[in-house]
Amino acid sequence: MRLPAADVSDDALDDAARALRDARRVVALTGAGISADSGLPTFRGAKNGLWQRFAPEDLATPEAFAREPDLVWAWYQWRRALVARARPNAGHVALVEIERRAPAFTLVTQNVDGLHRAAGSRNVITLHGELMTDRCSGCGNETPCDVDPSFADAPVERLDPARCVDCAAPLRPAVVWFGERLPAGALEAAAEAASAAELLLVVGTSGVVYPAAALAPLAQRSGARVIVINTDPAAPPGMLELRGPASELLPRLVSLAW
Ligand code: BJW
Repeated sequence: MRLPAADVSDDALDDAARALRDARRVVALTGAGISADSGLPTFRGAKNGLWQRFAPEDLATPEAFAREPDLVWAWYQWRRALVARARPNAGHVALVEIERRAPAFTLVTQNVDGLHRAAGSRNVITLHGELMTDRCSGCGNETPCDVDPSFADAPVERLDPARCVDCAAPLRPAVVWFGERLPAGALEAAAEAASAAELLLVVGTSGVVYPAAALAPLAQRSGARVIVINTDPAAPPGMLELRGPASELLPRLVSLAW
């Protein structure tokens, strides 16, 4: 996939790099855009053919799974196949380097793909769960999911969910759907990090899904500098915008900062 080149002035990058070097407590909030450069589709960007008729709000809900479990399960099996062959990109790796260099660093991610940990990030708060884990819709038992790599290139529209080996109820992905509570303690830990941050990097998120979307305003109100890295215009007033792909901009920022 060809990515748009960054559209950023040297002054803006220097300013951001200085802020990164000087901050004692750095937090990054990431969304699907950081993994776009690893070949994973975002939620609200251009869609893969088979799934372009569906918005995430039509599939990522308990109601959708109750109504059409085979449709929802097929979507997740396709995404799991894509994640199974995806590798962390230079943006993920740059965040590992920031964690190594900054005095204190917390990574808050909305992503369920596991690529931050695969890259080597350690202090990671996952707000929306784990794609590659199944949870039994009956007994709640969690197990690693099965992946059929062929679905990456040849997705199907309907597939019956696998069943729990203990209680035979349908399995679902261990992710957070709309209307569901975030994992215990995750939001509290993220809010604590955001309100203590001196610098918040907001990377590759449309900022429309709550409560994650409240973290940048929270950090800003608490006195943090907020830098938004996104291929589209995404920075509210008072935040520094660096427009371009995260896989290009984050490594540039790191090499200017240190
Ligand atoms: C690049 C790029 C490149 C592209 N480089 N950039 C307050 C107000 C209104 C509504 C609510 C509210 N509080 C709660 C709600 C309801 C709801 C909500 O937010 N609805 C909104 C749609 C309005 N929230 C919830 O229901 C949450 N739960 C909750 O609040 O529970 C309360 C509760 C309490 C007590 C009991 C019970 C409940 C749960 C939200 C769960 C979200 N789940 C999903 C699916 C996860 C599983 C899965 O993967 O399938 O999470 S939805 C989907 O959106 C996914 C994502 O994590 C999330 C955010 O998307 P993200 O990452 O921002 O992706 P995109 O595609 O939107 O944006 C990508 C961006 O990258 C774009 O800007 C591009 O430009 C950019 N980009 N390439 C840099 N290379």
